[in-house]
Amino acid sequence: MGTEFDINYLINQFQFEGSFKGYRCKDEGHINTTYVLIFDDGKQEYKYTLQKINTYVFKNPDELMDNIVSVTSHLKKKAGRDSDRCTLDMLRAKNGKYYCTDPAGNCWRCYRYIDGVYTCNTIESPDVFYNAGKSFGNFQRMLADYPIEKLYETIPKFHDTYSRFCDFLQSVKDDTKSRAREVGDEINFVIEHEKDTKILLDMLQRNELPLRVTHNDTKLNNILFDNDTNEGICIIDLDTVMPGLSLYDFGDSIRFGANTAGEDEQDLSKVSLSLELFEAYTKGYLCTARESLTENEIAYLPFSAKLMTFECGMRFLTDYLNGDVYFKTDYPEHNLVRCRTQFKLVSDIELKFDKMQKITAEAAAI
Ligand code: GN1
Ligand code: MG
Repeated sequence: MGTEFDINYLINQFQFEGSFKGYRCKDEGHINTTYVLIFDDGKQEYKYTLQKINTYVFKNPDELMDNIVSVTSHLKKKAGRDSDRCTLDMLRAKNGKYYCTDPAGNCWRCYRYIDGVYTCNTIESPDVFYNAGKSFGNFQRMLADYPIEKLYETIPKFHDTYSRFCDFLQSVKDDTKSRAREVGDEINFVIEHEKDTKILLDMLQRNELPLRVTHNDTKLNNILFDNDTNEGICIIDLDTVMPGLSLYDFGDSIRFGANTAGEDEQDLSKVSLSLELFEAYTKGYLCTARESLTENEIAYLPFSAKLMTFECGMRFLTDYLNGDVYFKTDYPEHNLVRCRTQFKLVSDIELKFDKMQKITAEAAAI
């Protein structure tokens, strides 16, 4: 590390407090690259989060940052005096924008680091997942009056599952890395599920579901939990805040957080849908979002978990076929392993679907 970027150049592009002490890499997301910078003025330490924006994925950093700054300031107003730790605080670069470009053409942005919090990739206790549900439900509610037409579509058709299906078919056809023949079972799994891909899109078109401001990447590790209270205090990774369906957010949270194994677990016998965690999240989510949701949005919560898991598995498979150009990978089959966990989870959701519907109906009746 260190060869990838010029830290001295970057620390001169933003107005930091104190003098620079060092940095560490914080490798969590599959898209952007994140570092924590540490400064000190002799009396106290100052920390910042520095992130390299993945411009292969986010083609227009100006629009991307415009969305984030404007959504964040909306959230800040709503949070009132707690806003310091409950919302991201972006730093303006010396060029006046909320990001800078280094001599190599990479785009970088900076946030004030929020202390006293933790993130998780797996859930130990249903109470914490209940709190995660409350947080994303609350996020949805706080953005309910945000003017949707002001948002740029940072990644067009992001959760258009049918369009993702068409991209998948194209990648099978192109088969640029000659990998299609080793993944026949996975390809068939996708084709068998084609009819699911249009269900929510058709409902949206018939006005049976409302278009909302949604986060679109509601992974558990996109919530900062308070060290003392375990409450989810801040939602991060706002890159994909766009017009969408509330069901995308609910479903994606279940996909990641209610899985009894990690997203890239190689032992598929460990992968399943925890009904206990599903129930905890559903109760937490409905406790904050219930009032603003329509009956259809509630009725389709279990289906959204299946759809978002399927869509994500299909995206991993597509990227595997394309030669791993989108998601960061640690080893050659990483995307295929991820795809398999997702499809195993879809199958388990199908087995447990009636139970999930019963849990949802009971939680909504409270
Ligand atoms: C990516 O950036 P990260 O790791 O939070 C992806 C999501 C996927 C997720 C799968 C912009 O999220 O859509 O669901 O990986 N983000 C983008 O883990 O594509
Ligand atoms: Mg993330």
